[in-house]
Amino acid sequence: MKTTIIFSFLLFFSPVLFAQAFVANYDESKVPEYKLPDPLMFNDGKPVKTAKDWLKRRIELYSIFEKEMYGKVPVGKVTSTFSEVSLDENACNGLAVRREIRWTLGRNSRNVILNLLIYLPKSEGRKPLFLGYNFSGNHTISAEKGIQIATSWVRNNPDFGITNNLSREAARGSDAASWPVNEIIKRGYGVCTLYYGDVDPDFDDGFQNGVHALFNSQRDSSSWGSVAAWAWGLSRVMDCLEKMKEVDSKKVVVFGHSRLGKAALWAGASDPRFAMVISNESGSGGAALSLRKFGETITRTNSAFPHWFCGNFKKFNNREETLPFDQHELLSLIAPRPLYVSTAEEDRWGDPKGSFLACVSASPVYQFLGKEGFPGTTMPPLETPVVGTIGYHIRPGKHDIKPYDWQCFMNFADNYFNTRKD
Ligand code: GTR
Repeated sequence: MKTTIIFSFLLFFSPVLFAQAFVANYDESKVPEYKLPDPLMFNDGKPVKTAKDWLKRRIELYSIFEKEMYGKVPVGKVTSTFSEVSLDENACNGLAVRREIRWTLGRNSRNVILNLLIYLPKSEGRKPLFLGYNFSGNHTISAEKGIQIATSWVRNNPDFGITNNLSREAARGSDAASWPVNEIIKRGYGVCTLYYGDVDPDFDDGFQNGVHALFNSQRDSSSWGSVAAWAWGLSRVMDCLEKMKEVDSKKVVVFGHSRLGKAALWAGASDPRFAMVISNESGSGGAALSLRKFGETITRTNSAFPHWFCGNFKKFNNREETLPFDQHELLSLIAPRPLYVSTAEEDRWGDPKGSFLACVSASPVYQFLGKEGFPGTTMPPLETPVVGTIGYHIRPGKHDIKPYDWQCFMNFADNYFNTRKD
């Protein structure tokens, strides 16, 4: 019993303990000098001159990220089956239809169940939709009683009486503040969410569980980590959304907060079916430049979460200057599709400025492809979004997802889906 308590404590607090042992730099004057690689330059130094060149360069860039950072998804098909678990035609005080869908992925006589929670406005026609993972189970995003309690592995949490890694009724609605479903529905968008642990539980298990287990392929230093698994899971959800006649699958916005923002960015880079990508405070391994070594660094991420990225990424621990890429190039892989990056002033760990600079340096790719790109060069004041094909804001407050962030995401989506022509 005692060992279990100590183990659970370490599992829960290890990122915090690591963070304390690791001294992060928060001083701009100590940011080392660096030169960002040019996304519009091939590895052999030749410039990208035509749209056709960019398609080749894009493949080159994508494979660098795949091999050195997120890891490669094994080749091979999975089967998928759909079953409706619940339907409430009067959810959100009558504003929405709420469905729970069990989307089962199968391969090699194993199954992984993705429990999807989908809210759609009641109006006629296909709806644009925000797709994103939740951190602790579908039942945590809303207090609505009908939503099933997650049964996958969850982190223990004494606040909600969660022990033995099993969630409970007490956690219902606990994260509702991050999910303004009624507001989203009123603006005409649907929401699809699932618990990220359904796809891959967030602990270092040697890749034995979650979707990694569907593929019993030999692993090597470039095999997929958990962030790539979460990104791949989002694409499998897209397979399901494409089958739903109520959803406009050409207007699916993939979004995520923090580690799930890292997954959303990689999903957007990997799967062109996502029409728009939103990263909220994704930080290191997400939208923030690694070469700045500000706040969380590669070494710290790789030590606290060794399962997030592939084995090759560890060679850049304390050697950021040897990186053959940086995160502005990840953002470039999303071009020409609209991309929104949001940050928070007190989330210095996530380096808001490093994320801003990544937007600035991804902009030339958007412009090369005939888009507006990112119309900013100096950090904007708080709550003053800079909006082009790439959008960015910094708001006051801590690492979190707030109603203000959602307002900006919906304004950005409205602008692209309903107003702009480019
Ligand atoms: C932190 C981690 C960050 C961020 C965050 C989160 O511990 O260092 O990269 O992803 O967790 O996901 O909340």
